[in-house]
Amino acid sequence: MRSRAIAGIAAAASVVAAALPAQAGTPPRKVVGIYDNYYLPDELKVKPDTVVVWKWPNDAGDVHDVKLKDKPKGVKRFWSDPASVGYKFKRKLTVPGKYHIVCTLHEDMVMDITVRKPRR
Ligand SMILES: [Cu+2]
Repeated sequence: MRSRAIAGIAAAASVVAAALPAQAGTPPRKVVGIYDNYYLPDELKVKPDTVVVWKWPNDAGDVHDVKLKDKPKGVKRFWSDPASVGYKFKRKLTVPGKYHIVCTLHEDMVMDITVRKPRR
C-alpha cells in the first residue's frame, strides 16, 4: 500500500517535469565551425549552462584544436585533441565571464566566448 502511494507521487512529479519548458532537460547549444584557419563565429555571447560544440569539417583540412587559455576563476581548463576531419568537441560553460579559446597550431586562430550572468 505504502509503496504504491510513493509510486503515485513519483508519477505525478514526472508529469509536472514534462510540463516545464525545455530548460530543465535540454541546455541551450551553440555550434562553432572549425575552418582553415578560423573559428566561426569567433565571438559568442551565451547564457550560463550553454553547451558549446566545436565542429570540424567533413572534408579534409588542416589540423586544429580547441584550447581554453583564459577563463573565469575556478573554471577547469580544457583542451581538445588535435583533429582535421569529422570531429566534435563540446563543453558546457557554466561560470559567467570571458573564455578565450585558441588553436595551438595557428596563433591567429582565436575566439572569445562571454557567458552572461544568470537572469533572476
Ligand atoms: Cu588551427
